[in-house]
Amino acid sequence: MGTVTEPGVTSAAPAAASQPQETIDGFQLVIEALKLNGLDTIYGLPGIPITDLTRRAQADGIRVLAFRHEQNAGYAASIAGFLTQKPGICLTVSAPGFLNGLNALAHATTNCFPMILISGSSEREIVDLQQGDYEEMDQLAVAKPVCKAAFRVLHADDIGVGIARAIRAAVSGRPGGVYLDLPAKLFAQSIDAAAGRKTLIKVVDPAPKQIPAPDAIERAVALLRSAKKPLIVLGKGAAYAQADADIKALVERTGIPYLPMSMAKGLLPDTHAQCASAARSFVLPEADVVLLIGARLNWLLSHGKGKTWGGKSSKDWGGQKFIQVDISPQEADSNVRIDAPLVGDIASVVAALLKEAGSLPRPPAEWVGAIDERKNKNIAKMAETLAKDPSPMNFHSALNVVKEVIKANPETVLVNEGANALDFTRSIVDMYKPRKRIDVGTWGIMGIGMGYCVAAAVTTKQQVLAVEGDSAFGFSGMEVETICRYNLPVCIVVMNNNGVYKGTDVDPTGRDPAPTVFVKGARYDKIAEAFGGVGVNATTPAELRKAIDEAFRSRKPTLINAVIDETAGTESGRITSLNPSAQKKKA
Ligand code: ADP
Ligand code: TZD
Ligand code: MG
Repeated sequence: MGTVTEPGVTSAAPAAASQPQETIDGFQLVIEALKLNGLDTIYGLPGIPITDLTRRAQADGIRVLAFRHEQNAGYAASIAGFLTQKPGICLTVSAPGFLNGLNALAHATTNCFPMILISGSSEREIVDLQQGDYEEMDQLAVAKPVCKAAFRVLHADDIGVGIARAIRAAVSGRPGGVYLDLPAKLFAQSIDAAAGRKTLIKVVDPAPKQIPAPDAIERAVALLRSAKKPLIVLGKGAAYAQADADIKALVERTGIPYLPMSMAKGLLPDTHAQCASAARSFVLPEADVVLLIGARLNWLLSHGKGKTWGGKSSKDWGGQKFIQVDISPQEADSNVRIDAPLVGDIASVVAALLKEAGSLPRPPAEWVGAIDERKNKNIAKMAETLAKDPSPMNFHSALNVVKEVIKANPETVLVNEGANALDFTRSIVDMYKPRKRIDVGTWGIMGIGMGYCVAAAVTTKQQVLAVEGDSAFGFSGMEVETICRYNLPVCIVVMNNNGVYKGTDVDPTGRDPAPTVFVKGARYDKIAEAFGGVGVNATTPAELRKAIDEAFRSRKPTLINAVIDETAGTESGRITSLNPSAQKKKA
């Protein structure tokens, strides 16, 4: 070390010291921390204080998808997390932009999808004294109740740790949504470049394996061995786990009939001989031992009790024994007793079960035969309905087209939301490959549509087909511009029945349109045309097929307005029983 003769200059190395020090700012540290961890895509919407972050991230090779509303960017990030096992990154401005993104963060947490919402925020000193800063809000406090973890970074040299913690929290254990608060001041902080880069962390093994305990495996296998009417239920946790080959092998080697939850469809082809989807209302009450793999006993499975499961009343346990494979030890017993909890990551648990599969007896022929009988009867009945060609087109005749399209193009990612448009698609359209069906998820939310389309196209590079109720589509419809702007291979079919569930309601006073109906005969296809995409109005299955085929051939952004009989739907689709007015009628 030389002695200092004047500020900044040492006598030993005057030339070197007079060089300006190389610095790195907060923006750059965030970008480099993301890249270091393979996070190469941002779904967001620019503005103060993150506009330069979006520009510089793009300049640095990160793919930046800019949306028209943060909610859609957030949904895109959430499903990117599901599809890739890497946290999807959503980037927003402060208060209002943050709140717009928050819905998706809660959705990610609820659905166990890894996602990080990064929001710029205003000056802490002003926010905490509530002095009225631009877009003032204590975002960290607001985010906490709806996410798995929330962090704020105040110093540039903590950015590496902040992003590492966010990644680990999002993907380890039960995946979920993480909030990362980055105040405006942070981005402008400059620190020594070499020292700054040394603070960045490349996360090692972000989602460590969780190996199941051998005695838990034994307990589960013993229960399966005792079963006369075993059933496997595959949930979206099983799809997320990407243990596709082992899951297929477990099902096939045990010979146990299985039921896929909506987003687990295609883990094995829905046309598989052991698939019990078409006999769902028979297998749930009849099964004696149920192996749940990455599926919660929430409302979607009638909480594991009640009439759906053979109980005598709505709270009555049907008598099934449950084995539950889940990464979260707290999931067991959330609704009914779990006789054999199997805590671990699905890949490890399924691999362990697979070792025992050969020693298990095949399920009794009477059980398999009884399922086949129900199933074949229901499939034949459905085929009859699908063969009809009514005018106007109804959900069935339109979805028969989608069924054929997916059969011919099994790599297509199917995005699906609505009520009837959702329920009929789920039951009619067979899926053939894992993670190809993405939909409203655990909350049954409307609005995931266009965000999911963007993320699916970007992360999988495959053709995307969205089947959207006309109401559902409206929640994210403006993102058709985003789809056109990035020229993504997305074909949207709006099942236009003039409203929510149906288009036939009227205001009894005669003053206004009923709350459930929209403009009659709306032409959603024109929306695509406004942005240079292809718009088609389809009134018959043949027109619909032609338009989808052309969209798939050209891979151009396409929006098809499928004109559906406005009387065809039912109130609340398949979940009428949850509608309080229906419950009142029954009582
Ligand atoms: P579905 O709606 O398809 O029934 P749920 O979202 O209710 O599925 O359940 C998914 C479950 O999967 C969650 O309880 C979650 O903890 C679990 N899960 C997610 N990823 C994994 C994994 N890799 N290993 C084990 N369990 C997982
Ligand atoms: N808002 C949000 C965010 N999520 C919701 N699920 C709802 C409102 C309530 N809702 C449903 O559950 S389905 C639905 C709404 C508004 C729309 C159904 O109409 P659709 O489908 O046109 O999308 P069908 O084919 O006409 O039934
Ligand atoms: Mg509708």
